[in-house]
Amino acid sequence: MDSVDNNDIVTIKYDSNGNQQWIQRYNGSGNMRDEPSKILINGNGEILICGRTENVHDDDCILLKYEASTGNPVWAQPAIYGGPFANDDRATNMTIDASNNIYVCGYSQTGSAPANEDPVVIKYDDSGNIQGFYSYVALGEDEPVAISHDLTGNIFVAFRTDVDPDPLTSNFNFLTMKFDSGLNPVWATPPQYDSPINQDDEPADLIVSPNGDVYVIGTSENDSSGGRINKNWLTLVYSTSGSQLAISNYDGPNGTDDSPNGLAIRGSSLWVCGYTEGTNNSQRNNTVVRYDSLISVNELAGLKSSIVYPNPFNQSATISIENESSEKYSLVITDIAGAIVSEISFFGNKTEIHKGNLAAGIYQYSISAKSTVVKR
Ligand SMILES: [Ca+2]
Ligand SMILES: [Ca+2]
Ligand SMILES: [Ca+2]
Ligand SMILES: [Ca+2]
Repeated sequence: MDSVDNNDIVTIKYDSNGNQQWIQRYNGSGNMRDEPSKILINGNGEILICGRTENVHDDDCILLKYEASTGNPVWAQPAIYGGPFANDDRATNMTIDASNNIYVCGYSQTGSAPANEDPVVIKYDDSGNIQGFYSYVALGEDEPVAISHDLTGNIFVAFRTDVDPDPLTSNFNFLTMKFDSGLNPVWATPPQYDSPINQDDEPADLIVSPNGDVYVIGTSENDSSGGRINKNWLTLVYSTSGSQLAISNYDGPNGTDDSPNGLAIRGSSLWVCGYTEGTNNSQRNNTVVRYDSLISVNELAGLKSSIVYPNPFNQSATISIENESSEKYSLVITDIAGAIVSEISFFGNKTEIHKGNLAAGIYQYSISAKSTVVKR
C-alpha cells in the first residue's frame, strides 16, 4: 500500500477467539496492484489464495500457498500464469479436489489491447505445477465465475458468456461446463441459458450435490413487463449428464431488480442468498430463499424434464413438461412430511396449480403417466 496503485494480498490468521496469529503480505515483483479473489484450505490444512498480480498494466493469475501454523509460504515461488499476450490474466475462483489438486479459473485478455476476455481453467498439483489447462476464444468478454467438483473428481465451471457479436453491447448467457480431472470437456454441448428476451443473464455461483446434480444461480434479465427490464434470481439444475432438470425464477417483492450471490446445500434443501429490492426501489434487502422442490430430483431412464413457473408462487403456477405422448398425466403434490395435499390429472404438456387452501410452505410434486415417472 505504498502508493495508489500498489496494493498487496494480505492474509491474516485469527484463532477462534479472534486473536491474530500471523499476517502475510504479498507484494508482486511489479510493486503494483496485487489482489486476492478466493481463499481455501486444502486437506493438509494449508492455505491457498488465488488472485491477480500486476506488472505495469499486465496482470497475471497468481496462486499462493501458506503453512497454517506459521503463515510461511510453502512454495519457493507462487504459481504465476501469464497468457501468451502481455495483457491481463486474472484468477476469479478456485476449487481443491480430494488429492489437493487446485483448479483455478479466470480469464485472459488474448490479443493486443483493447482485447476480449477469454476464459482459462488451470489445474495445479499440490506443488504448484500445471497439470491441465483449458481455454476457449470467446466472441465477447467471457469470464468463469464459479468452479466446483463432484465426489469423483469431475470439475464444473459456470461461465458468463457474451453471445452478442457487437463489441459495444452484450448479451450475457449462463454457460455451464463439465470437465474430467484432466480438464477435458465432458459434455458435447454444454448447456446455456439465455432469457426469452435475450438480455444479460449472469451466473454468480455453482455447487454440486452429493448425487452429482449441478446447481447454478445467477441474475437474469428475463422480464420486461411494466416497461422496464427486471432482474430476477435464476436457479438452474443440471444432471451429471448435462440435461436440465429444473429451472426456477424468483422475482422479489417489488418486481424490480433482485440478485443472488451465493448458495449452499444443507440436508435436502438448497439455500440461496442475495438481495431483493423492497417496495422502496432504492432499498435492497438481504434475502435468503430455501428451495426444497428443486432438490431430490431423480432423473429416471426415459425421463422428461419439467418446469415450475413461477417458483415460489403466490396464487398460481404453471408446471410444464416435455410431453411427447398423448398419455394422461397424474400430478401429485405433497407437503414436506410427504402427505398428499393435491392430486390432479391432465393431458398435454402443462397444467396450472393454484394455491387454494394450501398454507405457505414448501411442497414437492411428482408427475407420472402410465409408462413413465416424469419427475419427482
Ligand atoms: Ca503490490
Ligand atoms: Ca498477463
Ligand atoms: Ca442472455
Ligand atoms: Ca425482479
